[in-house]
Amino acid sequence: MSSQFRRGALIGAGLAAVLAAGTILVACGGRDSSGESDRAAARLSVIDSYIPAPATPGGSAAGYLTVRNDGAGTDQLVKVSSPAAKSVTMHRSTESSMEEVTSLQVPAHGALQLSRGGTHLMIGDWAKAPAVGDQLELDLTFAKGETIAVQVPVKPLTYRPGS
Ligand SMILES: [Cu+2]
Repeated sequence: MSSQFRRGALIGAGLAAVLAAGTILVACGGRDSSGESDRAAARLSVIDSYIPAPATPGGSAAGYLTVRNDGAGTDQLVKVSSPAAKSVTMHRSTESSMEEVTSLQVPAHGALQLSRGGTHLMIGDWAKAPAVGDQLELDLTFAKGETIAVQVPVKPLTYRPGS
């Protein structure tokens, strides 16, 4: 009698464990619905970064760089900050002006390019007016949690990469 009761209790406990495991699987499955590239890791690196010296000393400057992604997962640049400047924002150029954006897509096996006439950073409120030859730190934060610190050279206003 008592051993039969115990077996019944064990079966009951086993069934409860299976049900709990099933619940967990369903919950995970629900989160995964947005696709392979969202689950896979991004492999990010920053190249070709530069800041043209502000046209007026101490004024706002643009910032340009390329975020390479050698991974199978997409990511998003969600924040840029700098110990050298209180204001760093991400901008997209439109036909006649520009607008601030809160995130920029970094495609899998691709690159996010910030370049003249396109998407760029706007940097201002400097701790010290930047001059050609300075190196300024930019800290790039990505949606999947990575932060990359880049030392960015200040170049003459008319500088073009590769020139
Ligand atoms: Cu701008």
